[in-house]
Amino acid sequence: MIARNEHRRRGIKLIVVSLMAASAALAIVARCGADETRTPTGIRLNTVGYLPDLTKRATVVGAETNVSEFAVISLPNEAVVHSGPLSAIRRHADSGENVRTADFSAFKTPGRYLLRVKGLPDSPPFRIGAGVYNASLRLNMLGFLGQRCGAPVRLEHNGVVYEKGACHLKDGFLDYYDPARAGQIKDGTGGWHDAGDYGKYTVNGAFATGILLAAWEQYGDKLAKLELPIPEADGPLPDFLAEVKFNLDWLLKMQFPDGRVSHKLTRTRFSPMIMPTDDQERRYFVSWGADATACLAAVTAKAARVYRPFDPQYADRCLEASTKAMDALRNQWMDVQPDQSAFRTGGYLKSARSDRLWALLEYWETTGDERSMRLIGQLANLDNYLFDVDWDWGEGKNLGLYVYLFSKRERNPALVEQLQQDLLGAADRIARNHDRHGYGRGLRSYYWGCNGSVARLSLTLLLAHHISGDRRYLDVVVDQLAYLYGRNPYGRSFVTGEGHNPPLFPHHRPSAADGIEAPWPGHLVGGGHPTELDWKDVLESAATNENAINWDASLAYALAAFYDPDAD
Ligand code: 9MR
Ligand code: ZN
Repeated sequence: MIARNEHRRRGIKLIVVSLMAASAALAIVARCGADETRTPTGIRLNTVGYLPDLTKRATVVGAETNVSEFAVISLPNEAVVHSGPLSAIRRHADSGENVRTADFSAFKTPGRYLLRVKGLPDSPPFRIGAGVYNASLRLNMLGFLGQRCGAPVRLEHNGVVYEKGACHLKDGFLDYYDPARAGQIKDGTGGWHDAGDYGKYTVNGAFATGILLAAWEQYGDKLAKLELPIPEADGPLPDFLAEVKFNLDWLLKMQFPDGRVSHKLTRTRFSPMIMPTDDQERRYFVSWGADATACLAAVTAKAARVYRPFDPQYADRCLEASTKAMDALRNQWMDVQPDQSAFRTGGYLKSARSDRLWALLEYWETTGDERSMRLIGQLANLDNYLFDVDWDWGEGKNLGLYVYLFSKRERNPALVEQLQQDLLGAADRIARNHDRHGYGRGLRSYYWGCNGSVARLSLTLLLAHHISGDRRYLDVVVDQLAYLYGRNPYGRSFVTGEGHNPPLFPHHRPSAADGIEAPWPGHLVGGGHPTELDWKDVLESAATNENAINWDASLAYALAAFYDPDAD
């Protein structure tokens, strides 16, 4: 167990800086010579594991053409317990590889195994079993604990202790929100750091929180049983909701008395790779924006429903915040954008259109407010607002449409029918992408944070499964998990601290600065772009190797769906 005090950490930091320089040098060597991030051939599969009753596939690259079989080998005794044919070779254009598929879905016996193909190195070991993703969900939630701002954090994984002190206690200054109050502080402490940087961004904070609350709305019965090692563990709230509340409490502080909401709370420039407690430069509330206000209205309306049974007073507080934000928006429907000209931190800036629909639908669901429904009609015909296949922060409408689709309130039957068909259509498009992709990825494009979007496909797919009962959608979801946990051109897990050969150098400040070799666990890194092969497991690669709460929250949703309390 590695527990360390501040004193030791400072000493180690120097070593780390030189180590970082050495690893950067290595990375340069790697870029010039053999690429360290991936090996060109191998058996790539979900290195965390498979659920007994759902699909189990691996992608095989580099097998000789006369090799036609794969075998499942049990561990530790190395007996052949199952074998099957490799599929025909097909071209996977995204990575430029010739790939074959090993489908061992028919093999369902719980245990520990590896896959063997003649002429190739054995696959990493993996498990088959009920609740095989339970530990992954817990680790993912531990990741959120690690992002907590304004509070000390201590967490443990694989015998390593990760610690940070209470950071950013002067959040934040008002100079840019209201120049007349320059030099004054309003309380904006708490919440999760957005990503590998220490900024707190309302749009993404609300979006990530909205996804976690959506997971609760769908899987709350199970999630209520999830135990997390968080300070609130013995409190009145289920642990999952207690962790989410940590961020909600901060989001509420981003609102001003007139209902408008500040777009973000950050420094003017990103900090260097230091621990959060060493980040002492002033942080500011940025001016208000329509999108931040809409997102806050949406997520607090949702929270009012979710927290009501446990804490009615808190639910009232959330609803009050939502109402005020809705009023502020009603008075200013135009797209008021925050002035971020003094800032080089994350922009999170898009039209507020999609998030306003999210807000209206959540508010309508919570209150039955007819005005919201009328406004939805006025804003645009809902026809223009059908489900996205590929969506991220800034496209909260999808969360709102899900709410409408499952609402118990009186609804327009034609619209419900249309939305159902559209949701199934989106899920089918994802399934088609998945069928065509050599590694079963359901998304066609590669961009900043696309691993998060791969995880987010699970929302559409799981709700499509809920409506239709078609188990094929569940198979596509577990194949997305497989991609993220190692069935990808790297044969590596994209989640820190978990699976085979996971990211070691994420663009995550605490991981870079704390002097511990292993990065903070439970974080999904963004993934390769502009091509599938562009992921670099190096600290500098913010664009492909950072973590972010909207990506982690989407992974949480998928894992929550398969959480099995009976197998804990
Ligand atoms: O997830 C964001 C992605 O969609 C943008 O293309 C990218 C560049 O603007 O920013 C990403 O979000 C980052 C944010 O701006 C600042 N914190 C880290 C986030 C993840 O990289
Ligand atoms: Zn902080």
